[in-house]
Amino acid sequence: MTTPITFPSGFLLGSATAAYQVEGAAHEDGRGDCIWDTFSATPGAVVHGHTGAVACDHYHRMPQDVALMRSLNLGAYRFSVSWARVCPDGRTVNEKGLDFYSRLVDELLAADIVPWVTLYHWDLPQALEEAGGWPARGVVDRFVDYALAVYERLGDRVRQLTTLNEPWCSAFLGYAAGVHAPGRTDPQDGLRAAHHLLLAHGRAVQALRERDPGLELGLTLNFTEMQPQDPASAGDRDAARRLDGLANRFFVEPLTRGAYPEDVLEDLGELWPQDLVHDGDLADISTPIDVLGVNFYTGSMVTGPHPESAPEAARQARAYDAPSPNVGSEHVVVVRRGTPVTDMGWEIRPQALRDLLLWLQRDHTGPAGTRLYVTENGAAMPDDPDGTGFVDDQDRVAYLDGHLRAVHEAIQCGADVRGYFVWSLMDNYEWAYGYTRRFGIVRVDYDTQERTPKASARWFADVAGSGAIG
Ligand code: PNW
Repeated sequence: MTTPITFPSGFLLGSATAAYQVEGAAHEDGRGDCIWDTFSATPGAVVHGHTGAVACDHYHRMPQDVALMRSLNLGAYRFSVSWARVCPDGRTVNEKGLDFYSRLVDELLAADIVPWVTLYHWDLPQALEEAGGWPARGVVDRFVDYALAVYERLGDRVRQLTTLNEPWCSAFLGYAAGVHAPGRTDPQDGLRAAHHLLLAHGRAVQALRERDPGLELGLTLNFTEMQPQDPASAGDRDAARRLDGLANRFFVEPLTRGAYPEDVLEDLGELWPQDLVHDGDLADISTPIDVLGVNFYTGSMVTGPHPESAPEAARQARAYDAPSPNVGSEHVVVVRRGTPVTDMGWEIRPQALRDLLLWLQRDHTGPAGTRLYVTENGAAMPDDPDGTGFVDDQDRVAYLDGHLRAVHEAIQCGADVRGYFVWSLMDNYEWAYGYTRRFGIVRVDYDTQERTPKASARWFADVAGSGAIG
């Protein structure tokens, strides 16, 4: 028996996707190459060599997909704009690329669905990567120009603009661990990328706000709960502090406090490039935002030799082969608790979402009253185990139910959370895992492109339609 809950009136319930993961049409209407076209064509980079060249063919099926969203009672649709469609060479504006998003926005508004636009979800134009990519400061001005170009075309109808999705992934998975595009493996490039991503965000917010003070502007970060394996162990507590610092605080503190966390800079030591931060950068980065988007999937339990009590072990661990995204804290090890995981191997931690939202509300919403939105939450689960074509994904229903209840609890405890977007509307290209992981509440048959709502879609349609569970 579970208790019925009701979300506050006006609470937005929707779903999310990203351009490279669903659109396909990789070379149509003048779209330029992006770093994921190049990376996915690199042997060994993506499972089975899968690419996003066709993906869910959403570029051609957009009107039907919006009709599907309407049939699921979605109040909002979070999608991203492909920078390489809009600026194929990273500079010149391609109106044909913008046409697609303009049609999408019209279609959404006609279906009474709020368009929630993300400007950058990991698909940097290849031309800009060749000019140095995110580790090079020049990309910041290009991003501001691109943001304004999108605004000029869509701003009459789109009022919510998110600059970046998950800069942690772009910077550290892309430039330090090399498991995401562009596949570079230099820890300092990861740090440079992180800073320039945040700077591009802040400068774009300033430029957009100057152009149109009424816009709702923000960015989306991914957060992972970090817990020490043994709370009594100084080494384990240090391990948790380090990864919490790098994964969570390193991105949110510059935004809301105008400074990188001191302890993380200490952990990084000489890795932190001394020439990286220019005067005024942190003031730009901390330009107030209206919305903080929260992507939440999981939590980790970690362990690690304390660098002071065990300097030798820490030094050795740091020299291991596989590049780690945990720059400067490579010795920290994630331990499995043996609790249920999704198909990504990610532990299911709904209560951590409530705690996270309350922490953000308390420490990071500021006097301006930044609103919180859960911009992604969802689970990879098996595809059609019985081969019937209908996926009865009760485990996903339970995952979504647990996390929505956690959001509701956070609201009851005072967090100003205004909406929730399930990741994802449909199965799609799961980055380095290609099409082998399925997050959709709607099943996609990649041979026929047929869309079939799963049990979770029916369940979510009830929630979105009523604003309540149970
Ligand atoms: C997010 N991690 O990615 C992205 O925003 C989506 O595009 C993606 O499909 C979704 O979550 C599911 O993966 C993440 O390693 C990728 O911690 C990796 C991590 C976190 C988020």
